[in-house]
Amino acid sequence: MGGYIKVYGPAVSTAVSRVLACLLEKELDFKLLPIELSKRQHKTQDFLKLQPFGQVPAFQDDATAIFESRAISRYICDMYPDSGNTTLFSGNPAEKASIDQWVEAEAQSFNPPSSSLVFQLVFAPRMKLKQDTSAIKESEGKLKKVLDVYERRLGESRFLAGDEFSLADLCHLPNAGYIVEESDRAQLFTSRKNVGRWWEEISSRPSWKKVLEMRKSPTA
Ligand SMILES: N[C@@H](CCC(=O)N[C@@H](CS)C(=O)NCC(=O)O)C(=O)O
Repeated sequence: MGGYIKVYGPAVSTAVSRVLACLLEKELDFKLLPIELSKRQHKTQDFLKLQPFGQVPAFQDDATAIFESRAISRYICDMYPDSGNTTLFSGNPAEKASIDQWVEAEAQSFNPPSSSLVFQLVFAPRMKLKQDTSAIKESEGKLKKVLDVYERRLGESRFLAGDEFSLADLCHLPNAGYIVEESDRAQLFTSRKNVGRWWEEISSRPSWKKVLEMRKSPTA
């Protein structure tokens, strides 16, 4: 085992991008090791030892191996509290829970319809697959309802969990980024005043700009 952080997966993956954004916010050294999904490198026996579901990302920090992008991000913040951005996931139990509830809202409410839209609107055309118009309609309807809740919340506070940018906001960057920047449904975000203002602010962070740069690498 090398004594540094390794992330396995392509930077174009939303779940990999979540972990990269977290590592960059925390200003930690890491290596991104390319895994080619088209070659099914994420289904090999060796990879399954790190990620038993055969998905990216896989993650290793010395002898510690973790899967699930949000769990990895929480681990990074807890393991390296004094590095880089110290307020991503910090505080007393109540403060951490107020961040965590929005991380969970992202995973349970925002991610299902938004990841479906990302696949249908961005990846299906890239992969020359036929788009499923009823899945698009259904996901768009569900996402609008979630974003209406966010609009109210973001009318009360600058970021989802309060006055500071946190893991809660960060976890939204990958799916929101594809929808706003690479689909024709940006208005889902930009037509909502508070959500639009929030998106502008969180997507301007240097960490996220760097993730977008990393996607331009030939192995991303
Ligand atoms: N809940 C997982 C989701 C991982 C996931 O869905 N990864 C996708 C890429 S974004 C993947 O590996 N897809 C290929 C496959 O499932 O075979 C996480 O957040 O880490």
